[in-house]
Amino acid sequence: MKTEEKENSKNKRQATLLKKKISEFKEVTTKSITDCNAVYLVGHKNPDFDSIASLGAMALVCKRLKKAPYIVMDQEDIEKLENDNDKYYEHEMMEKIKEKFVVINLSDYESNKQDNSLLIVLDTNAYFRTPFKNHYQDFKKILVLDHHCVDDNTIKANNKLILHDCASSCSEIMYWLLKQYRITPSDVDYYTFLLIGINLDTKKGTKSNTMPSTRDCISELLELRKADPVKADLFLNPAYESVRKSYELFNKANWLTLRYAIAVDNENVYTKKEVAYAADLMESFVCEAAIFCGKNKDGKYEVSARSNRGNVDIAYIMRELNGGGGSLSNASCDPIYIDAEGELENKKLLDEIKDIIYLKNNGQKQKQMPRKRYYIKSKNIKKKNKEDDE
Ligand SMILES: [Mn+2]
Repeated sequence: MKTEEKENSKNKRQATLLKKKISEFKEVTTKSITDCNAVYLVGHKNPDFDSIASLGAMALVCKRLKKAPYIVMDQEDIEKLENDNDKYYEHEMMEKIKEKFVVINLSDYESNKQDNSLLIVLDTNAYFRTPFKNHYQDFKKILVLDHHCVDDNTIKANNKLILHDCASSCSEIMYWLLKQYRITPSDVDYYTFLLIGINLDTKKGTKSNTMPSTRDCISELLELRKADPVKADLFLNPAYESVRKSYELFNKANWLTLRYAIAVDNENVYTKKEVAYAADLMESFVCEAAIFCGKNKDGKYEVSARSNRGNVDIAYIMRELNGGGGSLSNASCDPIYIDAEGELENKKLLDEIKDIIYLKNNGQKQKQMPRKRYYIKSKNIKKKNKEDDE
């Protein structure tokens, strides 16, 4: 018990100290941004998620203080993000930030230098790791926000917030700073990016740099700020085929009317789990029914259905489709073989599902057993299932 108490107060101390340091630095940041003519933001060369997410968050701070910042990157890095396959998600993140903010290269900077400029360095403190070389003297003021150790290469800055022993990542620092500014980006991606930055630097909270404040930060990002954990996983696991495939199937969903999302795909080879995961992704959307079909290694479609409104008996739809069943919110059926190839194969299965939804009478089944309505009137699914059994 006593050690637990000790531990708790130690935890509190770390988080309090971190926030106090950030709060003091906020004053300096505000004054520096407000007083200058132009703000330039840089991360480190060969930018990673922590660096890019921090640039995005700091750009939001500048915007709040009515300054449009320039994000400076190496031309080489800009091209790498454009062209390298394994930089695909770094590129995605950067593209999102470019929707709101300007990114320039070093020669753009050199031809547009301004007096009384401010440089803000993020996620590194080493002078040789930023795109700038002998340019540091150009700036009237330099701020550094970082979580790496200081050494002989540390930039000679006016103000530094270098928290190598009390913050996990630059993204964590930026989260607490945004919070102190009471900045809540309308685009939740900015929060997701910070989560990705933290997850990258802490190996998803498994490394020893995961502080008590880091855990608070992650849970606030997920619960309070609605950062997207699926996207976060996706960005961090480009090699994780499974997540990628599920996401792809999810993205292939067609909406029938407003509330039916149906995806049928035979381009990837899916496992039952991957199809189920894609259907789970739809749960954050309001839908009467999400029905996801992906072809497996045996050449049959795995099918998973979800509903989060409770008006549609998806178990009934699954039973009609291929002897399946389930609950009001979660159902599936046996793998289905469709006698066709290519696009036609997908279309045939889609048509079969549509026929059930639109209560079309086709085939012989109809003659043997009249179709029942799949739409739940009483919402009493238990009763309905019982009737069906009889
Ligand atoms: Mn970092």
